[in-house]
Amino acid sequence: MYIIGERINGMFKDVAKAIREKNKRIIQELALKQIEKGADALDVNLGTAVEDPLSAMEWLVKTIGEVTEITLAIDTTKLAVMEKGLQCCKSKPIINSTSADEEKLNTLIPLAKKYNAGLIGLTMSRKGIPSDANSRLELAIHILNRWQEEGLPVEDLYIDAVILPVNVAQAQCPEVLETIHQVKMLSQPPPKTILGLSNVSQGTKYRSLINRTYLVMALAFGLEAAILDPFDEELRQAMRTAEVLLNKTVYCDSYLK
Ligand code: THG
Repeated sequence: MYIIGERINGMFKDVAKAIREKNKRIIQELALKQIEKGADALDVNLGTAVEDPLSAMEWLVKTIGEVTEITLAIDTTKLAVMEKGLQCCKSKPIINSTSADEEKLNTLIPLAKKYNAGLIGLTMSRKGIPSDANSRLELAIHILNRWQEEGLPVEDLYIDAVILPVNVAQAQCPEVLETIHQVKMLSQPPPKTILGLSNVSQGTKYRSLINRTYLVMALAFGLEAAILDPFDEELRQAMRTAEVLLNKTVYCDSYLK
């Protein structure tokens, strides 16, 4: 499982405050602690309440880069802010994210090429997020085709079937799992699959339980990567146990350590 730590996101009050006050220590500690807890990459998202997003993204990426060279997933919908983030990365970055819309693909795929970046493709379009697996899959196929037309390596493409909160779109939870399963059959090798896991539990009462239950199911359907909370110890244990039970790692009595 490829883990992208979700915590450097202006959606969190401590991060929003640190960005506003240019408090490097808070950001750098969050980066190093997520890596210590097993993150392979870090999501970098300014959140909404930022006055000058261009200089804020530059500050944020450079601040993280002072303490680690880990992969960063630049999480913004603004093209100029995306490019600024990619420019400041010390190692191969990930673009988070594109929709299946032509104007997005036409700008973000060339950007991925220019910066040798990975790309997360959301199975959504201007019309929104389709409610069933087949329609999500059609969008995934479109993104995959456009990626391969540019001669880019399929290993660098992540398809995100977009999980919504279970209390908002409950019927879509199994559709997302089915999409993950189907994406694996699109090409040889297939693109990777990814989810923003914490979405599934937003606004619910049992967040951690819902997150880890859904992650275990998604793993069984072939999920390879997730943006998640590395500080959730029960989530980590459930994930490691699922990996053992799926015969992806070898069982030993100390497999949780
Ligand atoms: N796909 C991709 N990228 C994504 C998402 C996705 N990036 C953003 C998001 N979704 C994944 N990251 C988060 C981070 C935090 C939360 C949910 C998803 C979250 N935050 C608390 C909340 O809203 O309740 C914040 C409040 C707090 O605790 O301070 O749940 O799907 N490609």
